[in-house]
Formats: sequence, C-alpha cells, structure tokens
Amino acid sequence: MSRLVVVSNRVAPARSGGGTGAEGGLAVAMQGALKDRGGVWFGWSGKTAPHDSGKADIVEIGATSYATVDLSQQDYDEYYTGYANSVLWPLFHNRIDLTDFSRRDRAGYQRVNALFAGHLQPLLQKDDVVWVHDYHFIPLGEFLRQAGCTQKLGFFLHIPWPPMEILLALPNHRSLVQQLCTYDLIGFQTEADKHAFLEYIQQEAGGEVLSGGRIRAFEQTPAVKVFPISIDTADVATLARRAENGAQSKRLKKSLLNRQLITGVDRLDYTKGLIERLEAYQHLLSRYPAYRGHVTLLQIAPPSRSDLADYQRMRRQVETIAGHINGTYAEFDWSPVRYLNRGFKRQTLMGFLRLSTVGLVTPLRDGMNLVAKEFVAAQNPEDPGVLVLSRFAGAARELESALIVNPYDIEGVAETLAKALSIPIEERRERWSAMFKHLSRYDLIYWRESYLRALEAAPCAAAAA
Ligand code: ADQ
Repeated sequence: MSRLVVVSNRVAPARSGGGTGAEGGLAVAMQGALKDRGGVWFGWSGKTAPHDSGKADIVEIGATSYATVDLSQQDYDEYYTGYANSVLWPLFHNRIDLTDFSRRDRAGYQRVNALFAGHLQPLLQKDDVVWVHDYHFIPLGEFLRQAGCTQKLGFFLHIPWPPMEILLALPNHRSLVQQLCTYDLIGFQTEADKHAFLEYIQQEAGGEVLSGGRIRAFEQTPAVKVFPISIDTADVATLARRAENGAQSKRLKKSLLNRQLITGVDRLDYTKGLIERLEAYQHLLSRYPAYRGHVTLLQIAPPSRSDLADYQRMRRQVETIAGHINGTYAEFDWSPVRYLNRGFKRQTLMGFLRLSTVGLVTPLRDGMNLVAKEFVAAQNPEDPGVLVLSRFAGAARELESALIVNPYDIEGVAETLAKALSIPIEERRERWSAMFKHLSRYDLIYWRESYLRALEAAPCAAAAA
C-alpha cells in the first residue's frame, strides 16, 4: 500500500495517549488512514512568523510526519483571510454580495500555494498518493507538478461548487478551474456540485465528459466523482449514549423542566442561516402561542473568522435578534433562547443532541453539514428526535426522511417546527431508522476508503506525460 500524504489548511496531530475529545471526525479519519499506511500530514501551522524558515517544521508520531509551515502576516492576510475566506468562501456559497474581488489577494493565494508546493515537494516519496483538501489549495496541484512531482494527486472540495453563472463573476475563473483540472481525481460532496462543475467544463471551458467518470478539459483528463462526506456513525452513537448519564447532560435536562428542546449547532458563519433560523423561531412563538413557556432553543455557535467584518456584522445581528426574542417572550422563569458562543467536547455536544426533541439545521447553503448527520446518529432509538433540515445542505440529498425546509421561508420553517414538536412516536422512529440505516452504511470510513480507492484507480497525468 502506498504512503498517504494529506494536505489541509490546518493539521491536527494525533496526541500520544489518545485525543482530547475535541477533535472533529475528519481529523480522526485522516489520522486512522495515516496510521495504517504511514505518510505525511501537511499544512499551515496556524501561526504567523516574520520570515519563511525555508523548510517545514516536522513532528514525527509513529509512522506519520506532521509537517507545518508558518505564514507571514501578509500571506495570512492575502491567502487566508483574503482570497480563501473573502472570495472563494462567499462566492462558492452563492454570496456574490459579500465577495471581495481583489487582485492583491488573488496574487497572495497563488503565492502561498506555490510556497506550500515548494515545502511539500521534498517530503514526497515516489509511490505516495497525495490527497489535497478544500478551497484553500485549488492551485496546489499545478504548483506541485511544476516542481516536478509525479505522484498521484487527488483533490476533495468540502464546500459547494457554485452554479456557472456565479462562478463567471470571479475574475480569472478559467485559470482557477484549469488549476483544479491538474489533479488526477476531483471529488465533490453532491451530484449537484458535480453537475455544476460539468456544466462549466462543457459550456465555458470547451471541455467534454468522457466515459468512466473522466473529463477532458485544458488538455487534462481528470476523473470527477461524488463522495458525500459522513461521520463515524457508530462512534457518535456510542458517545451520545455515554453522555446521557454524564454531568452536563443531566444538568441540561434538569434545567429544562420537561420543556421540549430545539437545538442548533453551527460555526458562527453567514452561510448557516442563523438569522433566518431565529426569525423562524420567533414566528413560532408569535403564531403558535401554546409553545410559549414550553420550548427552549439552544443555539450553540462558536465564533469563527472573527477578524472579518462580515462575520462581526452577522454576529451583532444574531445577538440583536436573540436578545429581542428573549426580551419579548421571556418570563421570569423561562428564556426562549439560550445562545452560547463556545465550543464543547464532542461527547458533551452529542449528549445535548440526544436530549433534543428537534435538531434544527437550516443553512442557506452548505457543502454537506455534519451536524445534521451527528444529530441522527446521537438519537435514542426508542425515543428519537426529529431533524428539520435545509434543502440547501448537501446532507438533504441523503437524509430524505428529515423534515426538509426552505430556510428563506420563515413562516414555512416555523410551521415545520410546530409539526416537528408534535410528531407521534411511531413516525419519529420510522423517519429516524431510515436515516440511521443509511448513515450506518455510508459512514466516514466508507467515504475515506471510497475516495482513496478511486484515487488509486485514477490514471496519473504525470505518469502518462
Ligand atoms: P463546517 O462549515 O465547519 O464544515 P459542519 O459540516 O457542520 O460545518 O461541521 C462542523 C463540525 O464542527 C461538526 O462536526 C460539529 O459537531 C463541530 N462543532 C460545531 N460547533 C461545535 C462546538 N460548539 N463545539 C464542538 N464542536 C462543534 C465544512 C463545510 C461543510 C462540510 C464539512 C465537512 O462547510 O459543509 O460538511 O466541511 O466536509
């Protein structure tokens, strides 16, 4: 088996003696693959430094090297805050209005990708397979090839691929897509993302779709496939079961005084639809007064990218509306909204999901949304809660027996919430077991292994050259 080289913006080293309990599922999946095959996990250190040291900082744990590179403040501003998070992130989530097209940032993004390729290339061995993750690194494959890398190169996009009309708004969209086509395998979350990509390839790039899942464009013939990311379903179920009797879950349960719990868990990001969600909840309380005093919305929203103005503005809006709902409807012994800006240990979080009557997952656009899947896996099979899920989350294409909503339709979401709070137990079990069965089969390991199998099978452009 060839060694695996994983590239992602942030690197999560395995800790000897087990993890902290706070690691995400993806980190655990990558660590598992690296442990089995040996290899390298490469990315940004998360730190800025005045000068490039000329080589990556390497920590060896078992058969894996964790290799990280510092960025200069300018690189951080232009590559990370700038092009990745102020151009590609909003644009790929259909937010042209928030996209800040700057040539300086585009140059910084290309420069950092070239820098990373220069640091990674010397760490590669002949038979390695390289798996690059996400929008930060679209150009990396091309720079690696230019640096003489002949290994197989795979790319997986965790966020949605935008419709062609939206992508056309990006200056230099053609060269970005050309760089993406340098990879031997391009993976998307959903058929819809793949479809949007193929539309661009055929209509804008003059390319064609070949048999066997490959395309021809920009004189390259990469394979293009769909791999919906998932969770470690069995592990989430175990964590949630264990958490049920833990101190935090007990405290939460006691504090609810038998009220029904609606839970939302999202990074504080404008793609997650938090404002619309709170408006829908407000509408529920206004339109269905019987719920006043009988439901609680627990919204957990750890801050992210707080140095960006759009995130600061959205945070203020969320705070205003959460405060307004509490100001309007709270009683001296009941607050309708509990709004928390902090992270939790995974087990604690899964315990909270298990206690919830409703999981409210209403992004305006989301590549997949793992919280939706975690909510399902965390439920008590005897008394499962109901998932209310946005049709614009990739997860909605698999979790068909959730209550699917349009997050922009505030009244519609409120109505669905009212329905979710009163679904009879038989129907809840039926809906839940269909979703749980699906997630038990299509879990994170399935995702990882099917991607790696496809990467092994994809012809390598450098070998053909
Ligand atoms: P994200 O936008 O970060 O991921 P999501 O898929 O929901 O969104 O993953 C978030 C993860 O963080 C979940 O596992 C969740 O449990 C965890 N988390 C959230 N809040 C937390 C808190 N307060 N404490 C602890 N853990 C918390 C991007 C894309 C998604 C895609 C994923 C994976 O935007 O669409 O599903 O990558 O590909």
